[in-house]
Amino acid sequence: MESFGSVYILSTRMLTLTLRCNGRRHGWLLVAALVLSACMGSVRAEDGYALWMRYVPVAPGVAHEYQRHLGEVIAPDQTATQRAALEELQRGLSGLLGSAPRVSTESAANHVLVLGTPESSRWVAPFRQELETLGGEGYLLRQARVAGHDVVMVAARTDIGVLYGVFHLLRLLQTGASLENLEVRQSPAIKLRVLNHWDNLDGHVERGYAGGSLWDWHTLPDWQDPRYTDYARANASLGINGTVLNNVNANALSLTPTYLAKAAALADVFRPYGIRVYLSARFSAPIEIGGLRTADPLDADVQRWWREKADEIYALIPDFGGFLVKANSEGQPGPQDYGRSHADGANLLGDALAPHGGVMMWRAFVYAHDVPQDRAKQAYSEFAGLDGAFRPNVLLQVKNGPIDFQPREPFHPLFGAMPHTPLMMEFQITKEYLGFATHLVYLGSLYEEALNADTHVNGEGSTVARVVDGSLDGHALTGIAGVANIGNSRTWSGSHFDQANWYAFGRLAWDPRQSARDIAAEWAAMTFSPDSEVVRPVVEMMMASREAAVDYMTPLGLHHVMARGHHYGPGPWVDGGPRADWTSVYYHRADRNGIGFDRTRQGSDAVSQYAPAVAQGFGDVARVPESLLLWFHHVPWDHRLRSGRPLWDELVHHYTRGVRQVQAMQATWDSLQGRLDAPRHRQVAAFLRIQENEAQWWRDASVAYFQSINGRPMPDGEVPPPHPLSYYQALQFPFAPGDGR
Ligand code: GCW
Repeated sequence: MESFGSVYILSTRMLTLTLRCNGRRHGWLLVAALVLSACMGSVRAEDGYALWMRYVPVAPGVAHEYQRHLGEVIAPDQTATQRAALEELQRGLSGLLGSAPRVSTESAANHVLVLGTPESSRWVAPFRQELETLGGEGYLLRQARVAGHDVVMVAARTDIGVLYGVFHLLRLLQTGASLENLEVRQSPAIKLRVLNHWDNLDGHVERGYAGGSLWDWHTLPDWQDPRYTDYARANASLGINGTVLNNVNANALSLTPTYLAKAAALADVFRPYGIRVYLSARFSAPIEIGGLRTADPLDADVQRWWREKADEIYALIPDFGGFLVKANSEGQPGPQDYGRSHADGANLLGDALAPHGGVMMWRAFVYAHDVPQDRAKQAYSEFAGLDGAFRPNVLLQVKNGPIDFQPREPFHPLFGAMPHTPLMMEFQITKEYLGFATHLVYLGSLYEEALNADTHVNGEGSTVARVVDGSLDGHALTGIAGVANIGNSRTWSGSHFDQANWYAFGRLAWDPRQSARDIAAEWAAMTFSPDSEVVRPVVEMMMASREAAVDYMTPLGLHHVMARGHHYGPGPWVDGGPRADWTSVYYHRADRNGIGFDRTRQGSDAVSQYAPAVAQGFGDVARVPESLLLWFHHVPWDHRLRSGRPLWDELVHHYTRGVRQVQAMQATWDSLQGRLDAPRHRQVAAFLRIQENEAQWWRDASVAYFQSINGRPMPDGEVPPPHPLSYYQALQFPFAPGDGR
């Protein structure tokens, strides 16, 4: 395996440099041991590859305590997952504590670290009953006296639980936690915690900003890049237990024997890490690769074809997770092509998978060409009436908001509206609408806001998180998906800070009640340094970053006002083209008198798709949160806001505030120079400069455009855009990354 971020450069020159680190000079006699233990961080090649699993030496103060508890390990190594857990532990402890633990089957020492399940370890066997309560993926970390020994135990009912527990333990060490009286009981709140890769078979990643696809379809299945194992490790460290390998805009070829063999090779790599492989299925595959004349879900040949396809897949991948389908949306084929419903389509594939225990994840992201209805209403109109019509192994996968991964949206009205159907949350981790990989925007806050939103369907406290984790309606089959931001870039995510979004998704998928701030702190400590002088400012930057992006892109509830197609940069003037709901003017509806989409009862009435308590709040211009004002209301430019400012002034104020916030992030980052490794510090600083320029561009272009519509002067104290509107409108980016193809 490629050394995961532990590349030590020991040329003579580096050694000399290292000897001077921290302003001290050491005699040559001390050489390697001292150098490595005192200054390892400064000679590492910090290129981001190691993600949050850098395992750099802990502070000397805690090292001693950790050594005492963890110097000797008793662990089974019979199964692939047991070996993965032990290897991770050895890798982690070697890096963190400077030496590998002794591994034995029987203890001689007074202090031991024990890994195992009741079956694999006699030390753990007495805890069998307690472990039963933690389920198939849960784990227990405990410091206890067992058989006269002082034991730190990483115990679980299954090997996967132990692996997850090892990652938890390593996280504690990386963040400087104490092991005294350690007591952690964890089990995931959501069953399926899945990444969705929008990766095409040609290596292009739709909405990908981190290079090309990680999957080298050409060399699979013969060559299994070690990076696939590191990908699995990273996901397992968060508890992510599934991955959909290919784009929802699917190519039927991924279901042919050639590609199934490649997917099976990936499944083999991922299996020890508890990760199941899923595939996006093209609904018309029976025609395209099966030679049938129809893909009608009620056609017996079509049904047989899918059953046989499922049998074929499970023969190659016995733990195959199931299918993800985008149907009758944005030109994709689907059951409605044959006059059938989405339930007919989903059940067709659900039935084929059921004998093998697979699940069918059917997407609710649909809106049709020929429907003049407000796009925000269409998914609900299509699906709410189908509640109860799906097979038990079908989940409906719903984006967090009713439009499309905007910087801010209200929660999707389907959450809470389909009590008899398991609804999966679909978040986007890749930042299609949030500045791609160069803008520092921490999405933990966005996810938290969506999960904490209260649907009020069963009274107060009926949060989206409770819909998704099944507790509101008593579902055992539950799921959450994140559209991955992972590519073959050395940083995996295209930037150092975008790694935090993968991390936050995984941590919230495990427990949607965690706070975005705590997750940010954990991530920052592991990714940069546990030093509070680093963590505190980094967390402040992260926590302010999402609101900053909302401010400079889409303040006060504006949405979908970015450039056409690639979505890079502002485009509030976008109009015309193939469909109205792909334009900006459709969404902001600005004219001389006012701005905003009237979704009240007098307008499109989208508010009525929410429970009455929510609908009343959103529908009342005096009560709607100002952050969603223009999502739900069309208001005059001089409408007074809570600040006392008229709307136009407030809008410009937000744009400017967003730019200022980016400048504040830059200042904070600059102040960290010297506390972090130079390569990562430099890249983040450069990206923040890009972000500042682009935030300014967003602000100026938006102000210039809206000013051209309302004819109003710049509010007092605001600097006018430096260019005329025509300048911004003329900018072209034919090669902006990530565009659909
Ligand atoms: O967010 C939009 C993207 C499309 C994407 C689509 C979807 C995969 O612009 O690129 O297609 O949503 O979610 O299906």
